[in-house]
Amino acid sequence: MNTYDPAWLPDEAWHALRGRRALVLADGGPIADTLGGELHEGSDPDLVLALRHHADTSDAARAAVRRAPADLGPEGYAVTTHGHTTVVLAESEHGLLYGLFDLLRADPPADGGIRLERPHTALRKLDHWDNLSVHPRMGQVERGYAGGSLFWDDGRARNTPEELRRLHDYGRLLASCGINAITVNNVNVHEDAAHLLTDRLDDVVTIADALRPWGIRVHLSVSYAAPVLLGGLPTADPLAPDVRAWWQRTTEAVYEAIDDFGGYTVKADSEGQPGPHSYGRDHAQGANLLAAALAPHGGVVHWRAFVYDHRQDWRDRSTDRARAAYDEFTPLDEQFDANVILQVKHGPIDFQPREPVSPLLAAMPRTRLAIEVQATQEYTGQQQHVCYLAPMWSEVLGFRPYGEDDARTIADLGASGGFAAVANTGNSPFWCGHPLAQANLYAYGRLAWNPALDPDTVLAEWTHLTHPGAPDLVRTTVRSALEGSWRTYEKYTAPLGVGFMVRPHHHYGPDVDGYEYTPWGTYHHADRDGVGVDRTTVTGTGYSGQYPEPWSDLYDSPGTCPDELLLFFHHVPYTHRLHSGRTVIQHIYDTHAEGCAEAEEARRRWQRIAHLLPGERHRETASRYEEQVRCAREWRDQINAYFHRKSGIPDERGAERRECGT
Ligand code: BDP
Repeated sequence: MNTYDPAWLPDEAWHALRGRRALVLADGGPIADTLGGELHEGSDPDLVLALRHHADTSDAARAAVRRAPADLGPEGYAVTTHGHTTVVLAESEHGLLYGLFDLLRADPPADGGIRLERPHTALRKLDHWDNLSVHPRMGQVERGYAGGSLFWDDGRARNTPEELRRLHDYGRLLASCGINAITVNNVNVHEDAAHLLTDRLDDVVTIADALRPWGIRVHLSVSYAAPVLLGGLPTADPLAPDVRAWWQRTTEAVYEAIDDFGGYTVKADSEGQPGPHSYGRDHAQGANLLAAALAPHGGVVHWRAFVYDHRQDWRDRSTDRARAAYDEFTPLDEQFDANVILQVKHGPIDFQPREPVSPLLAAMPRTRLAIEVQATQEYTGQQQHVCYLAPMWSEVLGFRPYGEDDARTIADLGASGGFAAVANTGNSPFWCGHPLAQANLYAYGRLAWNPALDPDTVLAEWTHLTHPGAPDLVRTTVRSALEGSWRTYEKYTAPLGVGFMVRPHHHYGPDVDGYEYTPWGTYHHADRDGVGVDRTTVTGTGYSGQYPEPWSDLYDSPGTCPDELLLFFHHVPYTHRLHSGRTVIQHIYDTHAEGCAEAEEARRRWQRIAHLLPGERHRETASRYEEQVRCAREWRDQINAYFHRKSGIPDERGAERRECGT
């Protein structure tokens, strides 16, 4: 028996497919073996999975070829129906694999119909911030809320039969939602992990072998100082010939061991990680060094743009952490090699529950970009709180930086090199700690495949797959638990886009001033008269000027700035009236009460399905709801008390709220 949850791929979800007589017409290899293993092959097939160049073997497949476009792309597929036979047609085994999972999600088209799918982008990566060993205070996975690592145990790759089986099941989950690349170690590369690149490469091979049958390529986070740490060189200067030769040799050896290796993920000159700045070189020179070593093998460098050294200085109003990535990287547009992908966090600061879209994503037209989102809920409740993040991601992806009249979205401009998400998984029985947090992993994969998907549709898919045959009330309760949960979380935490009112270091629970006076603060600027950061071009840090028109103008004025971002862009009096008609201070009181009440109501609804959803899934979620409600009340009370004292303005609904105990 499994000691972990099947997530959205329980056996029941496969029944219909496995009950069919399948024929797989592929070239062979690990993915073809996977397809054979998932299906029951039989004579007189009514389910045909065919590569185009094998289609001649089957009448139905030949008919599919006549109907499908000439080129489905390297991972695309077509699903067609011919009488009783369903055909999945593709150019590669990858396409067949994705087509197979498509049939789990949706019925085949009606006879004579066709469904075509191609991913929006070729690289849909998941970054594991996994360390090789458990740190006594920090645990094993940086910002991990789902137990230990799925890959690493006490410094070595997990490789017992049970562990490999779990890795296999993990690969299936990832492939089923469209993820095709994975970084297997933390972007903060500790010394033991640095060795994965050279003398510990065998461990990476183990993981690559386990995930290859699912079309997933392995990437490695590397230390920029590797030539010094591992190669014994006196420098890691990107322009030094020895350093160049070292990266070339080392990378060749990696490809000898793993011929489909994906590439390197690099956090350089950021939060203490080494980088090219130490040698007076810039990020392009740094990234191109690794790119040159990877290029002959088809590998890529994901170079992270999470770089900030804008320390706050109360005497200088232009110091602003939000400006950092744009200031650092835009002068380098055009200088990155073709296989460098600049990996940019979706907001300008750091995965807060609400941030504007990073202006860098629209400002590097000549550089390949990847958008980085955070599935792990570092600032969004740490998988103790329900917080379905797809609506937030979808807003980012659909954002039109040049205004409504220009159809280009952030998904078009900022994902020319693909997507990355920080993983929310680990070896907890529910993969993600909180059973409902699985929806975030699933939704990330689906949105990376097609950023235009509606988050509610994705949620319906996930709910349906995860609870096959469950009573309607279970499904509607699960959906409603997740649907509006991000907005609920936003309501009871930091208001109107200020962010960062969390407890320092671990980032869970409220601490209004916890980070306010640290070197990179200040984040809310609350004083007796008002709150918010002036990031305007006229009187503020100038950050709003990093956006193209019309946004730079719209953000620049409190009259046109959207309410939900008002305090990110403006310092306003507590009595400032929002577009909603409420004052800022009353908005703070109201939303905190509402958010908390919504969390309480969600908990009540969950209790009501206890008898319909027996077992751990219900119990685990129920106990996390207890914590969510406790913590939401703490947020409400601290935030409201803080702003009441700062402003001296009472809650106009205070008496009424006291009466009903909220
Ligand atoms: C921050 C996390 C930190 C990460 C960093 C990063 O708090 O643990 O190392 O991002 O993205 O959000 O590198």
